[in-house]
Amino acid sequence: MGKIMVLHGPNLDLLGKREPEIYGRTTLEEINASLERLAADLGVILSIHQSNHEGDLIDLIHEAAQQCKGILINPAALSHYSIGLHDALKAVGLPVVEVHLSNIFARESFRSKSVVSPAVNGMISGFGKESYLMGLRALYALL
Ligand code: CA2
Repeated sequence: MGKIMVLHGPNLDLLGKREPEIYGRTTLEEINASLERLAADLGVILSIHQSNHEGDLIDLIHEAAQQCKGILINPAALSHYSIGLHDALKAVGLPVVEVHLSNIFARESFRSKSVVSPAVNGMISGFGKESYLMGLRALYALL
């Protein structure tokens, strides 16, 4: 059915290993394993990446344009300031679903705006690991 790129932004590699009181004990590896199980049920292939570097994520978005049907992305802190990510997502023209583990509207005011959101089809925020699974289902429905 085609490939979906999953992108995890800065510091998400620390998930489950630091600050469990904020982000819980689930690791990124566990989230990826759950995504892989759902992808197998849906009959899609995932290309999963995590990077702490804005430029690497932009390069991966460009690659997705060649190889993938859609993008599932948690831009992490870059959500709040990266016009570069916004522009890259808009430029490739693929369906994109943005996800956040936490409810970005219920935290510090600087998190309540995502500059990436205007470049995506939809955004899911606040359901922990489930945000990713709902996001993958939503993206699948768009394809
Ligand atoms: O809720 C989300 O998914 C966020 O995208 C997570 C980002 C945060 O900057 C956004 O405002 C909301 C942070 C990801 C970093 O995760 C950590 C995990 C463990 C320890 C430290 C950071």
